[in-house]
Amino acid sequence: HVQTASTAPRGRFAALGSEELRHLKQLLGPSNVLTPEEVEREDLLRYNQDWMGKWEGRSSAILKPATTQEVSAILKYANEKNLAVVPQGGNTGLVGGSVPVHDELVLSLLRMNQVEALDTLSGIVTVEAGCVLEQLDQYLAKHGFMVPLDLGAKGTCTIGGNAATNAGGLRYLRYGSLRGNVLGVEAVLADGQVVDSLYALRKDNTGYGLPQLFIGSEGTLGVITKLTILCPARPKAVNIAFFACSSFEHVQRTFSLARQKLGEVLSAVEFCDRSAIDFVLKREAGTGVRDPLEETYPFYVLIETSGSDGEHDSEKLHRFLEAAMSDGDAAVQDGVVAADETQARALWRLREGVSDAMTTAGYVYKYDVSLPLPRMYELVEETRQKLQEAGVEATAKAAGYGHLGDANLHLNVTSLTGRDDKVLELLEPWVFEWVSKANGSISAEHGIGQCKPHFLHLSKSESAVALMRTLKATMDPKGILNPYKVLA
Ligand code: FAD
Ligand code: 2HG
Ligand code: ZN
Repeated sequence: HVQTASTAPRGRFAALGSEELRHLKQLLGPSNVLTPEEVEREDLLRYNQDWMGKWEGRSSAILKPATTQEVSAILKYANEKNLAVVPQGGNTGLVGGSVPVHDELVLSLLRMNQVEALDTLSGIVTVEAGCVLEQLDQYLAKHGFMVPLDLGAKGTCTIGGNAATNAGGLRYLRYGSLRGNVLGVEAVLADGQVVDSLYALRKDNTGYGLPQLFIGSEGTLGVITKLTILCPARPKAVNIAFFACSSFEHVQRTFSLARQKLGEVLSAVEFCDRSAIDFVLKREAGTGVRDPLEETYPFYVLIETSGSDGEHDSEKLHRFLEAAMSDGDAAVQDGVVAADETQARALWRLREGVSDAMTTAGYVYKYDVSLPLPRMYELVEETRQKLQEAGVEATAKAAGYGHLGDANLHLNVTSLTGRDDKVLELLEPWVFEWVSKANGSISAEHGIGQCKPHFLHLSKSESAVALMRTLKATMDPKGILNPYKVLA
């Protein structure tokens, strides 16, 4: 399954020698530098290979700093010695951005995982970049707050990685992007300089918005070491409902109705097609996750409401249900409302489990695109048609799912027989060009990484890419930070 997709030749970086290794061990303490001499191949592979097993580098040193000062000392030294570095959080990224392409040093933030402060009046939390998202959320829950972000990889991904990818996730519809919710960032530049932009103010118009430079830059402009995040109050009442629809047109009507009838309590609107659900049911067989409806339907919509008054919210939800199921050509064909937390978790699993289910069923080609809502499912249909015309539909299975409320489609194509370059040739550049022509974005939330630099021009103008290059050259003149990623 292993594929090194990036064909970029190794840059003119130095190779790690015994003198450099000795110096790094001195900086961090020998046990915080993992090398093939001391650890098993599998332990190094965890850092060298991405979550899907698609991209694999061959770094021979994993650096595990515990403080900003240590990150700074590593980068200062790496810059002087011309050694390339890949910042890494939970290594759950889906575009190969978190693993080396060649032999770059891996700088893992996982030891920097402390929550430093929480202002319980404003809900502003100060946290180290390596804190795992779910752990941060559990900490906040004790104080009545939540992270304004949730995603399927929450048990492994880090808040620094989330910010570095500007991750979107399941509640973007309600809480908006990390670009809005991250108030401040402390970051270390390629030459080791620490930039303190760790603001904890909701409003601040004093010049350039520096934290934004690091949010979504995928580790190419600096290493995020700390963040301040504005966290909303944790809702007391949460309702989950799972609906079946007979066409994508009905899916859109369900969303529109949900907006009208549920208004301010709406916190997620997700969708899956039947093919995606079939993958989950197969993968989760025996775990208690099962088809909640008697019949099968082509589309499913998951709706979550969150508010402060349970009775008020379920009343609204039932009024929405009545409207959605009543008229002659009802938006919704059938549905179920979770009666308790266990049922709610099982319904969420049907949606959250798609990514993993389609990855483990074979070799997966993943596309994460923004499109005008009415055209969102057309791409899945045309993809199926293409696979059929090429005669590979029996082994290459396409499914569409994603964040309906944000018009963010995840198109996954799983080749059940393993990696298949014929399938890849059918899909690329065709998918990206289709999206570009439809005025969409080739990456709604996962980023560019090593997977899409060659297609960046389909979503960014020439002048925008030129300014990106200028920023990169200014902030990292030797190009040691996450080379081969984002910019081709
Ligand atoms: P990594 O994978 O380690 O790194 C990702 C990128 O950020 C790399 O380029 C890396 O160099 C850089 N980076 C990491 N930490 C830092 C740092 N401290 N400073 C600078 N650069 C850094 N994404 C979504 O947007 N929405 C989803 O709903 C979603 N669901 C997912 C579900 C599953 C099952 C999986 C496996 C992934 C999902 N993702 C989703 C992908 C998503 O990008 C990541 O899960 C997450 O944001 C990455 O965090 P991480 O700590 O694992 O970062
Ligand atoms: C999701 O929304 C994630 O489930 C993952 O963004 C999507 O794996 C994918 O393609
Ligand atoms: Zn997603």
